[in-house]
Amino acid sequence: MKLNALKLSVMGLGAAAALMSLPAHAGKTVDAIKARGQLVCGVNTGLAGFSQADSNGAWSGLDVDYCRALAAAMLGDATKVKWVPLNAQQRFTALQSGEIDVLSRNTTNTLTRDASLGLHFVGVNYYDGQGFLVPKGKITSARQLKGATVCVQSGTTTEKNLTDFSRANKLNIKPVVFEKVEAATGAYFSGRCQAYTTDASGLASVRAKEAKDPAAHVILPDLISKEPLGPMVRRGDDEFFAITKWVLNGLVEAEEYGITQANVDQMKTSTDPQIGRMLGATEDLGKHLGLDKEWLARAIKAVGNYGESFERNVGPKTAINLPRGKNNLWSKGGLMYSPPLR
Ligand SMILES: N[C@@H](CCC(=O)N[C@@H](CS)C(=O)NCC(=O)O)C(=O)O
Repeated sequence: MKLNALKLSVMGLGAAAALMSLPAHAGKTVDAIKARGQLVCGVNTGLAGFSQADSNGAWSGLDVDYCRALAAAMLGDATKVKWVPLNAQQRFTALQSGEIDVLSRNTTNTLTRDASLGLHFVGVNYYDGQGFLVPKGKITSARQLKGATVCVQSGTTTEKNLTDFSRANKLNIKPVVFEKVEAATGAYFSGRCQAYTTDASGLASVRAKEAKDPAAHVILPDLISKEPLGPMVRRGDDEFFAITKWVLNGLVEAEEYGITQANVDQMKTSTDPQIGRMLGATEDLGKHLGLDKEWLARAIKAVGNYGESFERNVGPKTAINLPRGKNNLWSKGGLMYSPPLR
């Protein structure tokens, strides 16, 4: 009796252990992506540094890189991405309806969006805050916008924050609301509004791309909100959710461990156990995601680590000229922190 009970509990433990190490089963989004051999990625219609197509239709940007990395990890080829440009209003419906697999487009994580849309936020690829762009001159602080007309795009957190900020500070700001971003920025640059408001990264991008003389416009120092921007997926496919999270984390972890686009192949022979594990040289972490062991090595090779992608697309050497700031690694005073890849 005692022996049987012992045998049973040993079997139970064995079964539990087996379950714990089972590879992830592909869900319906993963199946669909693999079957079509392509990831469908929803991006911004055009936000320099984040997501923008050139005259040949080649997309680039921080948000674009994320989808390339995901395609490299899942499909073995970073070019297997179909880009679907979406404006602020269209983005959630496109994901809910299945038109896209993943939304990678300067989208702020908020409780309402995360909990009520049937979608999940994957993580944060850019910590931002809302700011104001004004013509260089009299206005030097957001508190001076009393009674001012401010151009803003609808369907955004921006519109709501502007109202809150005006009310909280009794500024009586007059929002001038547009559905399309070109209309909102066009109105600002033609002098119809005294300020344009969006995420500070968006302001830098718009100023670099659309201002006739970028130096004639300043981004006010005040940030009036928290805008943690990141990708989203539909609920209902936990395996895809896990893959999307760990590709995002993996690119940050790669920066922390000094794995770059240029050295990723050599790094496979590194004696650092963590690097061996991440690159599939000593351990296979990919199997837990339903992928192969080279999933992350391929993603890094395609777009570089998070820091490289940041520098190439929006960093100080680009026209967008954004400092690393909050988007630096946690070990360098920023907020970018990946849970361990082990
Ligand atoms: N992060 C904010 C704002 C995002 C947003 O859509 N910003 C505008 C202004 S920069 C934009 O990207 N528009 C481009 C478009 O709609 O095509 C949000 O998630 O609501």
